[in-house]
Amino acid sequence: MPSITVIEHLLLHQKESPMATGRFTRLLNELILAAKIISREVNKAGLVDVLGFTGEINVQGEEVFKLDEFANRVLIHRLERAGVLCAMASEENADLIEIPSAFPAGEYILIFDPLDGSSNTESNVSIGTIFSIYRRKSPAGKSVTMDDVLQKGSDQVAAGYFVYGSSTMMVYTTGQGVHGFTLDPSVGEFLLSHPQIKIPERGKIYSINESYWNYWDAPTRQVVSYFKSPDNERGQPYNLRYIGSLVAGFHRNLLAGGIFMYPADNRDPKKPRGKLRLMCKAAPLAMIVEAAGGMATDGKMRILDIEPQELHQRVPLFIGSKKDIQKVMAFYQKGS
Ligand code: AHM
Repeated sequence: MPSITVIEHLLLHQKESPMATGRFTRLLNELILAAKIISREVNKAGLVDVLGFTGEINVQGEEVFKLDEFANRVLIHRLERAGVLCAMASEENADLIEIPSAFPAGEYILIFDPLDGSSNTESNVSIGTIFSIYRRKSPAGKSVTMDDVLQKGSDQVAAGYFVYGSSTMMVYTTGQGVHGFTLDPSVGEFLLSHPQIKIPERGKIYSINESYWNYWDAPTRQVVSYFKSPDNERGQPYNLRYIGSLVAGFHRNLLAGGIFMYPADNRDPKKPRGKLRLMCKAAPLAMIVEAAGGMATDGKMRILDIEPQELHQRVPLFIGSKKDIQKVMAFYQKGS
C-alpha cells in the first residue's frame, strides 16, 4: 500500500492548515530527524551494558550520556540551528534555552520533554519525546521574554509526541485532526499509518499509580473506585493498565479508549500537588486529545485554559475519553 510521509501529508493538507509554511515544515523536519537519532539510541540502549559502555568515556573516547541527557542534547543541537525558533524550553533545563546569536532566529517557541518515562529504559518499556509549539507574542527582533513562553495550552500552534516502542511512531496535530506515522526503518521515513485518530467516547482502560491511594483526597478515591466498580456507567470494571510511562499509557488510551490519571496527592503534606509538568507534558497531550475528540482536565479546569505561572509548573492530570473525563469532573464538582 503506498503511504505518505509526515511532510507530504502536511503539504497535501496545506489548504486546511495555516501551518504548512516553509518554516513550520523545517521545524517538523528537524524534530523528525532528532527523533530518528533518539530512536536509534533507545533501540540499542540494552547493548550498552553488553558492550561495556558503562563508564564516563566509551571506546571511541566519547562521553556516555544518560539517554535523557542524550535526547535533550540532540534536540537542542538540531533545533537551535534550524533558523525557525526564537527560544526553547526543556523539562531537563531549569531556564529558557536561548538561540545563540550565531544562528538565525525565527518566530516559533519549542517546548519539549526529551524523554518521558526514561526511568523505564532498562526494562525495555516504551518511552517518548513530547513537544509543543507556540508562536512568540512580542515582535521579532527583540529578546524573547518569559511572557512569550508562558502561554496557555490553547495558544499552541501544534503539538505531538514520538513513542519509542515495538515500533517508533510520531503522533501530531496542528488542531486539524490527529495523525499517526510509523517509522519504517527500511526507508528511514515516518509513513502515515493512523490517519484521523479519534479516541472512543468512553474508554475501557484506566491508568493510574494506585499505590498513592493513601495520599489522595476523598473525591480522587471516589473517581478511582468508580472506574473499578462493576456498577459504573460502562457496566463492568475498567481494565487497569499502568506502566509508569505517560506517553506509552496515553498512546494506548488514545487508540483504544481510556483515561490516564495523575491526580494531586499529599505525599508532601505541606504541599499537595500533581507531579506532571503543565507545559512540556500536559498541555501538548491535551491539545492532541481534544483534537481527537477527548478531553483533559486538572479535575476542575480544562488543561488548555490554565495560564502557566512558571515554566516547570506541575498539574494534576486527567486525560482521555470524553465521557470518562466528564465523570471525573462531576466527582470533583460534588466534592467529598
Ligand atoms: P518525569 O517528570 O520525572 O519525567 O516523570 C514522568 C513520568 C511519567 O512518564 C509517568 O507517568 C510518571 O512519571 C510515573 O510516575 P510514578 O512513578 O509516580 O507513577
